[in-house]
Amino acid sequence: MMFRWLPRRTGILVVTAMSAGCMSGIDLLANGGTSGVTDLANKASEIASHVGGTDGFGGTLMDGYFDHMPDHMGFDVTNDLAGADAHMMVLLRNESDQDGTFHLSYIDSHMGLTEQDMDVVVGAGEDVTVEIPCSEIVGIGSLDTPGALGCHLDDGETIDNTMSVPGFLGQDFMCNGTYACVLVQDVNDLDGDGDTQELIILSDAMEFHMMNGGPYGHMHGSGPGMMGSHMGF
Ligand SMILES: [Ca+2]
Ligand SMILES: [Ca+2]
Repeated sequence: MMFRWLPRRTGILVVTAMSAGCMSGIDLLANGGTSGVTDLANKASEIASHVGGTDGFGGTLMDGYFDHMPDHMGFDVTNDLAGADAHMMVLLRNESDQDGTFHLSYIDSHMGLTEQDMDVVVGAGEDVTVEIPCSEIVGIGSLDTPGALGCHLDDGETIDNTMSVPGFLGQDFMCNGTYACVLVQDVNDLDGDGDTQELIILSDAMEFHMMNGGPYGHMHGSGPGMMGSHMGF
């Protein structure tokens, strides 16, 4: 996977994500006075609020994630939205021993704030890359429902989307880039339930935010990095 270290503006994002009424005149001019970016920012904040915590995306490994979101999400002016004609790639990898169907979800503000869905069949041990419109938010299964169906295998086994932390444009991926999710055995017990045999779906955003220091050198929790150095990330 590729990591991108992009400087982001900070400071005014808190205001923009929480309340359009607090936007400065300069910001209103910059985004043309449209409500599109504010609506998207609110939707992104709502989805990010489901990250972390015992039942949230990424579980307790993502504790503190949401506290950092206003600084990093970056949907404050129209230019922060996906380009109308831009595309992106999503790579889905199936490391299980059965064929599986991934339930890809994305929100492209040009199509409204309704979640778009695409089922992608990926053979055992294979990768499939699909092209979608460049989207501000990408994930597996329902974007605001941790624990929702993320993938089903040929024998009917289902894998939830809990470890598929949704990715956000500008933070976790860029237009014309590739965002990846992998169905893999939970050998490091990332969800902390003691089961290292089960399958989980890991997203780039999950892996990205688990890195020591996290994106932009921030940390979500109080320990050394998201995972602690023992996990080797
Ligand atoms: Ca586990
Ligand atoms: Ca589990």
